Amino acid sequence: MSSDPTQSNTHPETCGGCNSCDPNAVSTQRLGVKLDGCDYVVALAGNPNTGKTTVFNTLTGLKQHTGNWPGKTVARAEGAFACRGKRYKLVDLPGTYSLLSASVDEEVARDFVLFGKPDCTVVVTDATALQRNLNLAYQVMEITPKTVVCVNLMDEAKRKGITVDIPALEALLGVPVVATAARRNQGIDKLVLAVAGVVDGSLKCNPKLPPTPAKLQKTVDEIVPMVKRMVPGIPSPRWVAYRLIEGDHRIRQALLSGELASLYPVHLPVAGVVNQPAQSSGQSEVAHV
Ligand SMILES: Nc1nc2c(ncn2[C@@H]2O[C@H](COP(=O)(O)OP(=O)(O)OP(=O)(O)O)[C@@H](O)[C@H]2O)c(=O)[nH]1
Ligand SMILES: [Mg+2]
Repeated sequence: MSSDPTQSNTHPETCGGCNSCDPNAVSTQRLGVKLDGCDYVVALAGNPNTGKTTVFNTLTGLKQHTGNWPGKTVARAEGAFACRGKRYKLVDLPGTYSLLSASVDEEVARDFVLFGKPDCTVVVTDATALQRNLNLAYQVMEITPKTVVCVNLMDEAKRKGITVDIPALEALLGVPVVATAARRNQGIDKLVLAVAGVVDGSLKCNPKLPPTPAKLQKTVDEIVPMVKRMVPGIPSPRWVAYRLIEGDHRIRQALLSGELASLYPVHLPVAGVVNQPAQSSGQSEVAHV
């Protein structure tokens, strides 16, 4: 995504994609989110009442922009923070238990994670009800590997005598997991560093997803290669296959119209580009912007 503020601010809203366009910027703007000079977009997903807005407020401070999602009466909040010289646009998604588009909130959250193609999606979970909360985390990880799981309300869990083994959970899920108590501003710096690591590639995500249900295996095996042919760069062909089996009209249209393919253009590798490992000063590296 462009780090030149003038580039992203002057980008035409109606642009459908061209050689000079960053597909991430285009898809995010189509969903009503302006980059405003930010380098990356981060989505905050989670079940209702898990502390998403508390995390959002802690990270973005008072500079927030609120409005509605285009064509919907669902409220949207955006803000920004900076870390290690990069600016991150943070988008607070509606609280949902799933991403199956069964409600407008679910549709908004699902569309943003899929079509908005955020550079990282943080799933805020409730440490006192992890089992239920991980259902949504798995659904997000099925769509995008660039996921960080935030186990919030750790203070509340402690009060109730619940312990959460963060390294074990991380090993189980295959994506970074960070413990926070957002209301006390605990763990937020670590959360930001995890997001920065996922965005710059220094933290690898290898989501460990549940196996395909046996009764769907044959059909999924037939559909996945077709999806991969139509959208070679897609990280989530199995998720698309699930949606097609369910008869999800929106996803079918996005596949047939080339909308999905435009989100995942195939890039040729560029020689000589090496990710520098992240250095930590030990001090807070997060700033509101
Ligand atoms: N004890 C404790 N309370 C928290 C923490 N984080 C958030 N809360 C409280 O939990 C309640 C819900 O927090 P919100 O940030 O509004 O949760 P949300 O996920 O945005 O909720 P919805 O947008 O309605 O889905 C508020 O009363 C917060 O103060 C935390 O880490 N510890
Ligand atoms: Mg909220």
